[in-house]
Amino acid sequence: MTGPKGERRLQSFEFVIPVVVGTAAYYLGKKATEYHSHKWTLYVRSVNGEDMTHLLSKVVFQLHPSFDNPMREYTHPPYELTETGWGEFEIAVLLHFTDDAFEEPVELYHKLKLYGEDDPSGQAISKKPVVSETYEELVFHEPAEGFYQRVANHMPIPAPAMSQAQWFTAFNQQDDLRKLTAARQRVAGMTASVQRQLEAA
Ligand code: SLL
Repeated sequence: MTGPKGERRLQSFEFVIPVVVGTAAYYLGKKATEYHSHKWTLYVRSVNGEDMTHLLSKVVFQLHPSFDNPMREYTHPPYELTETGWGEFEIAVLLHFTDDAFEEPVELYHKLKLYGEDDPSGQAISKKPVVSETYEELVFHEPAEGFYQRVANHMPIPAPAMSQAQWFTAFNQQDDLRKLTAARQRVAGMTASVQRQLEAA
């Protein structure tokens, strides 16, 4: 089948890529001022630590309008930024995909959390940040054929180091290696129908 821009698309097929948007926030303690009481880091990551450059052309973080230049664009990983502020707000994150995906950007939402459950004032002096992570699954429904083939054949590489990695949530109980293997099998595990479409291409 052919998409609106003439691209070949795989019919009756989809694949899923999990992603995580997260924040890790620290109360500034003695350094806290009225408008800069917390320091926080916002990031987009894969679930298993794999690099996502082969999928993403750009990540745009849309901060609250009270910040200078609230639209922050990243064309390379690590997709993260650190700011100081005083309040919680809803962050919009736009994921732009590589051109060969022929997909519109996807918008994800994440709430910046400064106040922990065991720290409702958000003013506990702790080395441990208040971490909040939103798990999402990107579903590529009837993906562009070239994009799918490139992604399925892609050799995973580790993402560049991220500053808050030690606080990341494990979204899967399985050990990392099994998780990686399972994910790759799922993406590469084509149905007979898709196999036929690719062969006919
Ligand atoms: C609230 N709805 O009222 C939220 C808005 C906005 C937080 C929170 C800005 C810091 C800066 C900042 O922290 N804004 O001026 O750089 O709680």
